[in-house]
Amino acid sequence: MVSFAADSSLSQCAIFCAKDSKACMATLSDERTGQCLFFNSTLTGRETDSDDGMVYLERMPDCCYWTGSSRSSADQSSIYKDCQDAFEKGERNSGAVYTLRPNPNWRLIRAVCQFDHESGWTLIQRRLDGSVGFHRGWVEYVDGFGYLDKEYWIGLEAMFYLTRVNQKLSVYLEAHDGESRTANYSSFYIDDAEAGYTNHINGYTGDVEDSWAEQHNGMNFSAFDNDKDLSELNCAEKYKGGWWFSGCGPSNLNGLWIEGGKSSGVRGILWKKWKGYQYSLKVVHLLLGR
Ligand SMILES: [Ca+2]
Repeated sequence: MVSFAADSSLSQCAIFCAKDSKACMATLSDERTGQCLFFNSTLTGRETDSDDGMVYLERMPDCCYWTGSSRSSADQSSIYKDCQDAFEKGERNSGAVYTLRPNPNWRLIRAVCQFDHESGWTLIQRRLDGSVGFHRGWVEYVDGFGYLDKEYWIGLEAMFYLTRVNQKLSVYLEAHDGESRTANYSSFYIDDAEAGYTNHINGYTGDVEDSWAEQHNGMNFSAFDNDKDLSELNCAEKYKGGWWFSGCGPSNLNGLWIEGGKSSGVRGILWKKWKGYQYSLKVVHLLLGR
Protein backbone atom coordinates (compact mmCIF):
# COMPACT_ATOMS: atom_id res chain seq x y z
CA MET A 1 0.00 0.00 0.00
CA VAL A 2 2.94 2.27 0.09
CA SER A 3 3.05 3.45 -3.44
CA PHE A 4 6.23 4.63 -5.00
CA ALA A 5 6.15 6.51 -8.21
CA ALA A 6 9.14 5.47 -10.25
CA ASP A 7 9.83 5.18 -13.87
CA SER A 8 9.26 1.73 -12.82
CA SER A 9 10.30 -1.16 -14.83
CA LEU A 10 9.40 -4.33 -13.05
CA SER A 11 12.99 -5.10 -12.22
CA GLN A 12 13.43 -1.69 -10.61
CA CYS A 13 10.43 -2.40 -8.45
CA ALA A 14 11.77 -5.77 -7.48
CA ILE A 15 15.25 -4.51 -6.66
CA PHE A 16 13.85 -1.75 -4.50
CA CYS A 17 11.66 -4.25 -2.74
CA ALA A 18 14.48 -6.71 -2.17
CA LYS A 19 16.54 -4.01 -0.48
CA ASP A 20 13.80 -3.07 1.90
CA SER A 21 14.69 -4.28 5.35
CA LYS A 22 11.08 -4.09 6.42
CA ALA A 23 10.45 -6.91 3.99
CA CYS A 24 8.21 -6.08 1.14
CA MET A 25 5.53 -8.66 0.99
CA ALA A 26 4.94 -8.09 -2.65
CA THR A 27 5.84 -5.82 -5.48
CA LEU A 28 3.50 -4.84 -8.23
CA SER A 29 4.37 -2.96 -11.31
CA ASP A 30 1.20 -1.43 -12.58
CA GLU A 31 1.55 -1.28 -16.33
CA ARG A 32 -1.30 1.14 -16.71
CA THR A 33 -0.07 3.83 -14.33
CA GLY A 34 3.62 2.97 -14.39
CA GLN A 35 3.80 2.88 -10.62
CA CYS A 36 5.61 0.50 -8.36
CA LEU A 37 3.44 -0.61 -5.51
CA PHE A 38 4.89 -2.07 -2.38
CA PHE A 39 3.01 -3.89 0.28
CA ASN A 40 4.92 -3.87 3.48
CA SER A 41 4.44 -6.42 6.11
CA THR A 42 6.45 -8.50 8.46
CA LEU A 43 7.34 -11.56 6.54
CA THR A 44 9.60 -14.46 7.30
CA GLY A 45 11.00 -16.94 4.87
CA ARG A 46 11.11 -14.60 1.95
CA GLU A 47 12.45 -16.24 -1.16
CA THR A 48 14.81 -13.70 -2.42
CA ASP A 49 16.57 -15.12 -5.07
CA SER A 50 18.46 -15.81 -8.09
CA ASP A 51 21.96 -14.99 -9.27
CA ASP A 52 21.25 -11.38 -10.02
CA GLY A 53 19.87 -10.73 -6.55
CA MET A 54 16.37 -10.21 -7.71
CA VAL A 55 13.25 -11.49 -6.15
CA TYR A 56 11.64 -14.29 -8.05
CA LEU A 57 8.83 -12.94 -10.16
CA GLU A 58 5.64 -14.38 -11.36
CA ARG A 59 3.34 -12.92 -13.94
CA MET A 60 -0.18 -12.45 -12.68
CA PRO A 61 -3.05 -12.76 -15.15
CA ASP A 62 -3.82 -9.55 -16.98
CA CYS A 63 -2.54 -7.03 -14.53
CA CYS A 64 0.53 -7.07 -12.57
CA TYR A 65 3.61 -8.78 -11.51
CA TRP A 66 3.96 -10.42 -8.18
CA THR A 67 7.03 -11.40 -6.27
CA GLY A 68 7.79 -15.01 -5.53
CA SER A 69 7.74 -14.21 -1.85
CA SER A 70 4.01 -14.04 -2.05
CA ARG A 71 3.91 -17.77 -2.65
CA SER A 72 5.09 -18.51 0.83
CA SER A 73 2.25 -16.65 2.39
CA ALA A 74 -0.95 -18.63 2.63
CA ASP A 75 -3.19 -15.61 2.63
CA GLN A 76 -2.21 -14.62 -0.85
CA SER A 77 -3.29 -17.67 -2.73
CA SER A 78 -6.52 -16.13 -3.95
CA ILE A 79 -7.83 -12.82 -5.14
CA TYR A 80 -11.24 -11.70 -3.93
CA LYS A 81 -13.52 -8.83 -4.86
CA ASP A 82 -13.73 -7.74 -1.23
CA CYS A 83 -13.72 -9.29 2.22
CA GLN A 84 -17.34 -10.41 1.93
CA ASP A 85 -16.37 -12.35 -1.18
CA ALA A 86 -13.47 -13.88 0.79
CA PHE A 87 -15.89 -14.84 3.56
CA GLU A 88 -18.30 -16.46 1.11
CA LYS A 89 -15.43 -18.50 -0.30
CA GLY A 90 -14.54 -19.84 3.12
CA GLU A 91 -11.88 -17.48 4.44
CA ARG A 92 -12.06 -17.04 8.21
CA ASN A 93 -8.66 -15.71 9.24
CA SER A 94 -9.89 -12.48 10.78
CA GLY A 95 -7.24 -9.77 10.92
CA ALA A 96 -5.16 -11.26 8.09
CA VAL A 97 -4.18 -9.45 4.93
CA TYR A 98 -5.95 -10.41 1.71
CA THR A 99 -5.48 -9.50 -1.93
CA LEU A 100 -8.51 -7.84 -3.44
CA ARG A 101 -9.59 -6.69 -6.84
CA PRO A 102 -12.70 -4.57 -6.27
CA ASN A 103 -13.05 -3.79 -9.96
CA PRO A 104 -11.95 -6.12 -12.78
CA ASN A 105 -10.53 -3.19 -14.73
CA TRP A 106 -8.48 -1.78 -11.92
CA ARG A 107 -5.39 -2.84 -10.00
CA LEU A 108 -5.05 -5.25 -7.15
CA ILE A 109 -5.15 -3.89 -3.65
CA ARG A 110 -4.27 -5.35 -0.28
CA ALA A 111 -6.37 -4.99 2.84
CA VAL A 112 -7.00 -6.49 6.24
CA CYS A 113 -10.24 -8.48 6.41
CA GLN A 114 -12.26 -8.87 9.57
CA PHE A 115 -14.73 -11.72 9.77
CA ASP A 116 -17.63 -12.22 12.12
CA HIS A 117 -20.06 -15.14 12.08
CA GLU A 118 -22.05 -13.78 9.19
CA SER A 119 -19.87 -11.64 7.00
CA GLY A 120 -16.57 -10.18 5.92
CA TRP A 121 -15.55 -6.58 6.48
CA THR A 122 -12.88 -4.70 4.56
CA LEU A 123 -10.68 -2.49 6.72
CA ILE A 124 -10.20 0.77 4.83
CA GLN A 125 -8.55 2.86 7.53
CA ARG A 126 -6.86 2.07 10.82
CA ARG A 127 -5.34 4.25 13.54
CA LEU A 128 -3.49 2.49 16.30
CA ASP A 129 -0.25 3.88 17.61
CA GLY A 130 0.92 6.88 15.59
CA SER A 131 3.23 4.75 13.46
CA VAL A 132 2.09 6.45 10.26
CA GLY A 133 1.71 10.18 9.61
CA PHE A 134 -1.67 11.13 8.15
CA HIS A 135 -0.95 14.80 7.42
CA ARG A 136 -0.47 14.16 3.71
CA GLY A 137 -1.35 15.62 0.36
CA TRP A 138 -4.01 14.83 -2.19
CA VAL A 139 -2.14 12.26 -4.27
CA GLU A 140 -1.39 10.09 -1.26
CA TYR A 141 -4.97 10.25 -0.07
CA VAL A 142 -6.11 9.12 -3.50
CA ASP A 143 -3.57 6.28 -3.79
CA GLY A 144 -3.46 5.14 -0.17
CA PHE A 145 -0.56 4.94 2.30
CA GLY A 146 0.68 3.26 5.45
CA TYR A 147 1.45 -0.29 6.55
CA LEU A 148 -1.03 -3.13 6.50
CA ASP A 149 0.10 -4.45 9.86
CA LYS A 150 -0.08 -1.02 11.48
CA GLU A 151 -1.86 2.13 10.44
CA TYR A 152 -3.12 2.72 6.92
CA TRP A 153 -5.47 4.51 4.58
CA ILE A 154 -6.60 2.35 1.69
CA GLY A 155 -7.02 5.27 -0.71
CA LEU A 156 -9.97 7.16 -2.17
CA GLU A 157 -9.87 5.38 -5.50
CA ALA A 158 -10.06 2.00 -3.74
CA MET A 159 -12.91 3.31 -1.58
CA PHE A 160 -14.75 4.46 -4.67
CA TYR A 161 -14.61 0.94 -6.14
CA LEU A 162 -15.30 -0.85 -2.85
CA THR A 163 -18.35 1.29 -2.06
CA ARG A 164 -20.08 0.34 -5.32
CA VAL A 165 -21.25 -2.72 -3.41
CA ASN A 166 -19.97 -2.33 0.16
CA GLN A 167 -22.18 0.40 1.54
CA LYS A 168 -22.34 -0.49 5.20
CA LEU A 169 -19.79 1.42 7.25
CA SER A 170 -18.77 0.53 10.79
CA VAL A 171 -16.69 3.07 12.68
CA TYR A 172 -14.88 1.71 15.73
CA LEU A 173 -13.51 4.35 18.10
CA GLU A 174 -11.32 3.78 21.13
CA ALA A 175 -10.05 6.29 23.67
CA HIS A 176 -6.69 6.16 25.44
CA ASP A 177 -8.30 4.71 28.59
CA GLY A 178 -9.52 1.69 26.61
CA GLU A 179 -13.17 2.72 26.45
CA SER A 180 -14.74 2.21 23.04
CA ARG A 181 -17.76 3.16 20.95
CA THR A 182 -19.14 2.13 17.58
CA ALA A 183 -20.98 4.21 15.00
CA ASN A 184 -22.70 2.31 12.18
CA TYR A 185 -24.06 3.69 8.94
CA SER A 186 -26.40 1.67 6.75
CA SER A 187 -25.44 3.66 3.67
CA PHE A 188 -22.01 4.97 2.73
CA TYR A 189 -20.44 5.46 -0.65
CA ILE A 190 -18.13 7.92 -2.34
CA ASP A 191 -18.22 9.36 -5.83
CA ASP A 192 -15.42 9.12 -8.35
CA ALA A 193 -12.41 11.39 -8.82
CA GLU A 194 -14.21 13.70 -11.20
CA ALA A 195 -16.86 14.33 -8.55
CA GLY A 196 -14.21 15.06 -5.91
CA TYR A 197 -14.72 11.78 -4.03
CA THR A 198 -17.82 13.25 -2.39
CA ASN A 199 -19.06 11.10 0.48
CA HIS A 200 -22.70 10.08 0.95
CA ILE A 201 -23.37 8.80 4.42
CA ASN A 202 -26.70 8.05 6.09
CA GLY A 203 -28.57 5.68 8.37
CA TYR A 204 -26.76 6.16 11.66
CA THR A 205 -27.08 3.77 14.61
CA GLY A 206 -24.66 3.22 17.47
CA ASP A 207 -23.66 3.90 21.04
CA VAL A 208 -22.05 7.28 20.48
CA GLU A 209 -23.65 10.36 18.93
CA ASP A 210 -23.13 10.82 15.22
CA SER A 211 -20.34 13.22 14.31
CA TRP A 212 -20.00 12.30 10.64
CA ALA A 213 -23.23 12.11 8.66
CA GLU A 214 -24.83 15.15 10.22
CA GLN A 215 -22.35 17.69 8.86
CA HIS A 216 -20.02 15.87 6.50
CA ASN A 217 -22.58 14.12 4.29
CA GLY A 218 -22.33 15.38 0.72
CA MET A 219 -18.92 16.99 1.20
CA ASN A 220 -15.98 16.58 -1.15
CA PHE A 221 -12.73 15.19 0.17
CA SER A 222 -10.07 17.79 1.03
CA ALA A 223 -6.34 17.50 1.63
CA PHE A 224 -4.14 20.42 2.63
CA ASP A 225 -3.08 20.87 -0.98
CA ASN A 226 -6.61 20.52 -2.37
CA ASP A 227 -9.02 22.57 -0.28
CA LYS A 228 -12.60 21.69 -1.21
CA ASP A 229 -14.25 22.46 2.13
CA LEU A 230 -16.90 25.11 2.82
CA SER A 231 -14.74 27.12 5.19
CA GLU A 232 -12.62 30.18 4.50
CA LEU A 233 -9.94 28.24 6.29
CA ASN A 234 -7.99 25.33 4.88
CA CYS A 235 -9.52 22.70 7.16
CA ALA A 236 -7.16 19.89 6.19
CA GLU A 237 -4.21 22.11 7.12
CA LYS A 238 -5.79 23.32 10.34
CA TYR A 239 -6.99 19.86 11.38
CA LYS A 240 -3.82 18.10 10.16
CA GLY A 241 -5.27 15.44 7.92
CA GLY A 242 -7.40 14.88 4.82
CA TRP A 243 -11.16 14.43 5.35
CA TRP A 244 -14.62 15.23 3.98
CA PHE A 245 -14.57 18.61 5.69
CA SER A 246 -17.52 20.95 5.67
CA GLY A 247 -16.76 24.08 7.56
CA CYS A 248 -14.67 22.39 9.07
CA GLY A 249 -16.90 19.96 10.98
CA PRO A 250 -17.17 17.73 13.98
CA SER A 251 -15.09 14.76 12.86
CA ASN A 252 -11.71 14.01 11.35
CA LEU A 253 -10.47 10.47 11.89
CA ASN A 254 -7.28 11.27 9.96
CA GLY A 255 -5.97 13.87 12.43
CA LEU A 256 -2.78 13.67 14.46
CA TRP A 257 -2.27 10.69 16.73
CA ILE A 258 -1.35 12.16 20.10
CA GLU A 259 0.06 10.19 23.04
CA GLY A 260 -2.39 10.33 25.93
CA GLY A 261 -5.06 11.99 23.78
CA LYS A 262 -4.86 15.56 25.00
CA SER A 263 -4.93 17.83 21.97
CA SER A 264 -4.29 21.53 21.85
CA GLY A 265 -6.29 23.11 19.05
CA VAL A 266 -8.30 20.90 16.73
CA ARG A 267 -5.57 18.67 15.43
CA GLY A 268 -6.34 15.27 16.83
CA ILE A 269 -8.30 12.21 15.74
CA LEU A 270 -11.61 13.89 16.22
CA TRP A 271 -15.12 12.71 17.06
CA LYS A 272 -16.58 15.76 18.69
CA LYS A 273 -19.82 14.26 20.03
CA TRP A 274 -17.89 11.81 22.16
CA LYS A 275 -14.74 13.52 23.40
CA GLY A 276 -14.96 17.08 22.13
CA TYR A 277 -12.54 19.08 20.00
CA GLN A 278 -9.59 18.88 22.37
CA TYR A 279 -9.15 15.14 22.40
CA SER A 280 -7.39 12.77 20.00
CA LEU A 281 -8.69 9.19 19.93
CA LYS A 282 -6.28 6.32 20.13
CA VAL A 283 -7.70 3.57 17.92
CA VAL A 284 -9.98 3.85 14.89
CA HIS A 285 -11.14 1.15 12.47
CA LEU A 286 -13.21 2.01 9.41
CA LEU A 287 -14.80 -1.14 8.04
CA LEU A 288 -16.85 -1.62 4.89
CA GLY A 289 -19.38 -4.42 4.55
CA ARG A 290 -22.27 -5.35 2.35
CA1 LIG B 1 -11.45 26.28 2.59
